[in-house]
Amino acid sequence: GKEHWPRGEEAVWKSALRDVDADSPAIIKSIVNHVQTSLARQAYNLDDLGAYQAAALSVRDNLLVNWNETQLSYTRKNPKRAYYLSLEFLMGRTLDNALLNLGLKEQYRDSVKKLGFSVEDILDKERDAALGNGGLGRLAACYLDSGASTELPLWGYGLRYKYGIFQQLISPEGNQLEAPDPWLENSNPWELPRLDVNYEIRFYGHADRLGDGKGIWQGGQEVLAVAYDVMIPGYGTKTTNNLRLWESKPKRGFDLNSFNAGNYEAAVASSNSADAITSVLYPNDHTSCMYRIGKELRLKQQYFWTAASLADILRRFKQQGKPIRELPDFVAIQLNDTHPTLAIPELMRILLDEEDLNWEQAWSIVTNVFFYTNHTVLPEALEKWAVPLIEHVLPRHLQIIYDINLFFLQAVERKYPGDRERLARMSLIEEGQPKQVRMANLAVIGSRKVNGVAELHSDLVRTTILKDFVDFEGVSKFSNVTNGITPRRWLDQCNAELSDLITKTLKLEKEVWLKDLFKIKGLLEFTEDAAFRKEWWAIKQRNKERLAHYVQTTLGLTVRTDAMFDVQIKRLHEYKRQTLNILGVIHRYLTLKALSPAERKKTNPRVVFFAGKAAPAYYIAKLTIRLIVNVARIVNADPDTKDYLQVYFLPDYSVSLAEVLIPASDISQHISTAGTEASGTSNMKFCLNGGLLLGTVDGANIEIAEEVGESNVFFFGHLTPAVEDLRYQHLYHPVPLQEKCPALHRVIEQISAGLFNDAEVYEPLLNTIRQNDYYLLSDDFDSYIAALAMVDEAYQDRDEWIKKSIRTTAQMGKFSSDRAILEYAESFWNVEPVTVKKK
Ligand code: CR1
Repeated sequence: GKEHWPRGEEAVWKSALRDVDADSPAIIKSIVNHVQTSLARQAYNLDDLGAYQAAALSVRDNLLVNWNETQLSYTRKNPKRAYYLSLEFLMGRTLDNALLNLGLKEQYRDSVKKLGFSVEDILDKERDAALGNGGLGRLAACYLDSGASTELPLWGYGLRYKYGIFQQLISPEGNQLEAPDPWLENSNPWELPRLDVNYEIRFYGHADRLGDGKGIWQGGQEVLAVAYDVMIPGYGTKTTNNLRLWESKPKRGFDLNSFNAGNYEAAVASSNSADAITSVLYPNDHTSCMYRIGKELRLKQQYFWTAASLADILRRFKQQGKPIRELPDFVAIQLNDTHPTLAIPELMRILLDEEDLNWEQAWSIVTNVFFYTNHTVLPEALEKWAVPLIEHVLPRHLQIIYDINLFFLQAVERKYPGDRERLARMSLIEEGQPKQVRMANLAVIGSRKVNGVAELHSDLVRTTILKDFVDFEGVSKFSNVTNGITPRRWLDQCNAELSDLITKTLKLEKEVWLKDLFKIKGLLEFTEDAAFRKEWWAIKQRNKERLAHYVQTTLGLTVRTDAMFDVQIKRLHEYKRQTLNILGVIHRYLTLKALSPAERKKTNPRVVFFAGKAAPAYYIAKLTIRLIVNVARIVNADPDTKDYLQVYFLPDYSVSLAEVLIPASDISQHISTAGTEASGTSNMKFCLNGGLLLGTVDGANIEIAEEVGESNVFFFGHLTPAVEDLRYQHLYHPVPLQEKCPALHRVIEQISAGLFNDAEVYEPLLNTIRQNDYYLLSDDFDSYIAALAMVDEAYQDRDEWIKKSIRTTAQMGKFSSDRAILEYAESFWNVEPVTVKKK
């Protein structure tokens, strides 16, 4: 029938085209043109996916005009540029953001409507670009948005993985299963292949020293790096920056010799190994050692990407005809975690072996170009590469790393004569079988500045993992930039109604407050305005209904929307303590079961949402998912409690799912063991959307509380300085759980007794708590339960709760990623905004 596919109707299209004097003739023409030429399809024979593709290509045309003008103005003005090297860019969807930033949202809405489509349906056809694991990759995406919006000459460099983060499926028993994410299979309108921009990247072979620190590297395998460009439009500006992603290709297709000799397998193998480099994103989060990535392919990814990016950066620099010693005046490179640390020996190699500089000249350039951001103090996440592996894959780089280490340790020895232990701690090489290169140490000594991502985390970096380096180099090199989020995606796009209400209330153009987020402080004046509070609350309610609708259509489950929505969404990890949350849920369930029906009616109904992926090899994290799924199954089906407690695990967490969950939350949980979560960024997103925060005194939670006021957040748990002592007590003076925390003991024994099926399955998870309880669940459980009760109580006074919600949003100005990226530009890079002339 007419309501179904194909959506386009001849009459509708024709009349839209005839109406060229209507509002958006150019847009309609351009969409139709792309349908017919780019997609080679009949206008009247188009489904939503085709309409999405045509609209996207039409939007891309607009981006390209701005992109070209931006790049031209950079070339003409020749400013100092910044480059953000990140192995992960968790971009999510692009179309809606591009329309917003171009200021074309309304025109496109009208135009696609005239063609017989709904813009919501079209936007929903886009697949997430999920080239990242979690916070680190999403932060990179926010920084690109903010860099363009603040008109900074900032490019990103990354890899064009053929498969993004795996798709998560949940089996009937509640196990996580992983399926590949072939996100490019429907073609990607947002990328521009630059087949002419390519570099040859060498691996293996042999390296000879030539004296004076110089060397020569020959032989081995050469692979081609090909550029794909993704346009990054700024909000309310013409500036459109670039994200350049590299794809690996075999240098010359098949190896003809083997092919002619009839050895087809060997011929294809060489081509496979080149393609393999950018085939898949490693799904490990905080686990580079624990699960022994130690894999050659990951090392090859890192080198391939840093070498291609540096070659590209240097080629652009050299086009200006400046002498190489001026590189630090024109280039700043931010290393996102230690993943790109090979850029340091690679730049040394280029300067020594190709540019013929001496060691001092080369080292002085290197240490003025690079900046390093640390994102975690968890020891298992600090990257180390086995010396024999580096020697095999990158023989020349190993020589350079040894030379850097030699000069460095000589300097340390001069300052601390005879302090062998200090030398051993600071060395780039960790002794052992095999020896390993400590990438964080290399990143620190090769960089101009080192920063953490929230105040507490930066303090911990200075006083724990990098203390020796602070002593040696002075504290001023070690700094902080608290993370931020882009208010465009994380408020205006995901919560359009709230954004409109804010605009109306502040009586400001939305362009003004979305670019200077401190302006939302003006909302504070309206907390006492009952009509405003009513509107505020009605929007929260509609966002809850939108989420309930999502759950209904994807899982076929009915969520009560008159309950408090309690959300914890992030990667599954023991330190993030989703286990504490689900144990708290069970405690609530047991408590409810023990109440009379009349008493139950007085309780605060709650719906608890979980979402997040576990690293495929992270057994304990996967058991937590299984427990959540099975608790949900039992609790949601229990007639005694189902009106007061519901639990959902939403599979396949993504940026797009976060955009639905975050605006719907009343309370969100950020409950890491104190001192383990470097910053967190979803905490900022929830608070910006008027969701309150339940958390530990950790990461950016602390700074959020400083901004919004402690009375508007719910804190619990031990503080960072206590953690070490508590762990020591667990090891040397253990107290049986039953004595230490009877409430938690009762919960654990119920699981063990089979209340949630498969009793034996959970034993390894429960034993982590019964035994050394490294993440201190038993120390924090009672205060966690008390905090949950305070949340319930506060929610009963609905008016006061709404005031807290408004006050929270109003005081989140600091957490715009515009603020954060400008701190990097001003205090680290010395890079200034460049205005791109309006046509
Ligand atoms: C941290 O765990 C932080 C992001 C972005 C993560 C998280 O707290 O918000 O980085 N670290 O800075 C990480 O992924 C490998 O380390």
